[in-house]
Amino acid sequence: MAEGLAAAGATVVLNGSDQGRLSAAAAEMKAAGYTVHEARFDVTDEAAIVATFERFDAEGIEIDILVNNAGIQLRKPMVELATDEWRKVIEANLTSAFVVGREAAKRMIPRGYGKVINIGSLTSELARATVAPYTVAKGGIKMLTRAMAAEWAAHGIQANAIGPGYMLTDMNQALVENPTFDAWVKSRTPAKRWGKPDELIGTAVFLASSASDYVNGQIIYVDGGMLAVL
Ligand code: GCO
Repeated sequence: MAEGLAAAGATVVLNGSDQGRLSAAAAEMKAAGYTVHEARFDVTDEAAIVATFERFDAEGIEIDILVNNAGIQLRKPMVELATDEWRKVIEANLTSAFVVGREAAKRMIPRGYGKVINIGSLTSELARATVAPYTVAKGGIKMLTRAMAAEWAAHGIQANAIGPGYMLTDMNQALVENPTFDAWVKSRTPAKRWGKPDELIGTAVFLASSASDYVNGQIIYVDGGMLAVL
């Protein structure tokens, strides 16, 4: 999505918690000719988030478009799930979007402009066994997006979400390699295939552009039709 937004003309500030991976991603984008800055912080570290936005203020970096994409997955039955494991997923997948969104909106509101794009999931709508904290967090992302619209739309900010289906990402590699799960995704998805991460770019660019200036509080599913069909 970062590359797609850069290709559409955005100057990108990449965030990651791991400096090595962040610098490698930034270098790859710079090699492609894109303008990229790095902002290393863990999205569960509120002090680091606040300090980063204060650094942006000092350096004149204005965040016009925020994509809240950070997330972790933990697949385990609830009866085996420790409360701290639950909290970790909720913090990384939901609270982070609130904290980063709040800091971005504090600066967007005075400017009367902003785009917030939260990343939901099929589990924003439907539950699957063994991914309860992820499901609850992603359900929360859908409603947080609506809450952001409720409070920020009058200030020229559009808050929306993208709900990816089963995508070929690192987080899902264990599922892709599981023949039974792989077959289920391919049979359950009307498109009969997993989604590719770059298939999210068009929706991200739409929600980041003036084409979506009257779209607020929505979640757009990019899921091969899975949610539309029994
Ligand atoms: C899982 C997967 C899903 C997908 C995605 C679906 O274990 O079921 O990780 O959660 O990642 O969120 O939209």
